[in-house]
Amino acid sequence: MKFQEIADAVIAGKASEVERLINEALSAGAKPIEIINGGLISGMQVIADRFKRNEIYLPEVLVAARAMTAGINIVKPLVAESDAPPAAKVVIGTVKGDMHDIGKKVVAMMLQGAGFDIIDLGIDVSPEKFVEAVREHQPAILGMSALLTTTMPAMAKTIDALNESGLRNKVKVIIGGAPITDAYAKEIGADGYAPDAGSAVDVAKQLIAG
Ligand code: B1M
Repeated sequence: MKFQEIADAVIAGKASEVERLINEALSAGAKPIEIINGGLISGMQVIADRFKRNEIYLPEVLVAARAMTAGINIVKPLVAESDAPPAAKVVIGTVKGDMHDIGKKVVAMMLQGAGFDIIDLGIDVSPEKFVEAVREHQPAILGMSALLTTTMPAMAKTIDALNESGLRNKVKVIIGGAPITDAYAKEIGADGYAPDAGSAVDVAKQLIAG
């Protein structure tokens, strides 16, 4: 299979190459989830590590992120093709001030693949907007993602806003993102924390099972 080639194309930021390789892999019988984990995420992980070591700069990260998004756009509808009826609604978004959406999109995609009905509010979502969406859609779960230490407090503010609006006990809150920990989730009163997209599905299922 072409997983390593897909990862390499993400690393090189070649969006059309990513698209071509994914289409070939799908024709050869690869599962969308294998493409996501073995190709797209592992390529982005290399970029994240190089960025951390100051070996590359933001423009390269951005180009790789665009290539990854091009790939996600192909596999997303395929992961969503689940015969199971929607298990429950999930409202999800990246918190206020934070523009990182790759990990959140992967989490949303995996939840959708597991049969959840997803309402993705996008990035830079204010506490008020989260509360408004919970009131409107009445989801079983609210998912918040943050990738910056400076935007983590927006999660606590959103939980405060849910409390103030009287909606806190109507929805389970799951949080995640690179700087988030289980201890932080407990500290701010979230119901669950997941370190990655696969665990997010497990945590969501556990929470709705009560
Ligand atoms: Co940014 N960035 N970035 N960035 N960026 C980080 C997060 C950083 C750690 C890089 C670094 O310095 N080493 C650093 C944060 C430092 C900190 O806060 N301590 C950082 C910074 C500083 C910044 C800027 C401030 C840079 C600048 O402008 N000077 C700026 C901020 C913009 C803003 O948000 N206001 C910025 C911008 C960007 C880009 C636009 C260039 C781009 C984002 C593109 C996009 O998302 N469309 C970007 C990227 C790509 C990264 C890194 C390199 C990779 C993030 C990523 O996509 N990872 C990142 C370094 C890193 O994380 N090591 C970095 C792949 C993705 C699949 O993983 O997002 O972790 P991740 O998601 C995982 C889990 O965390 C988890 O599951 C996902 C899948 O397994 N998860 C959840 C995520 N959300 C969840 C929710 C859940 C459960 C699990 O429940 C609801």
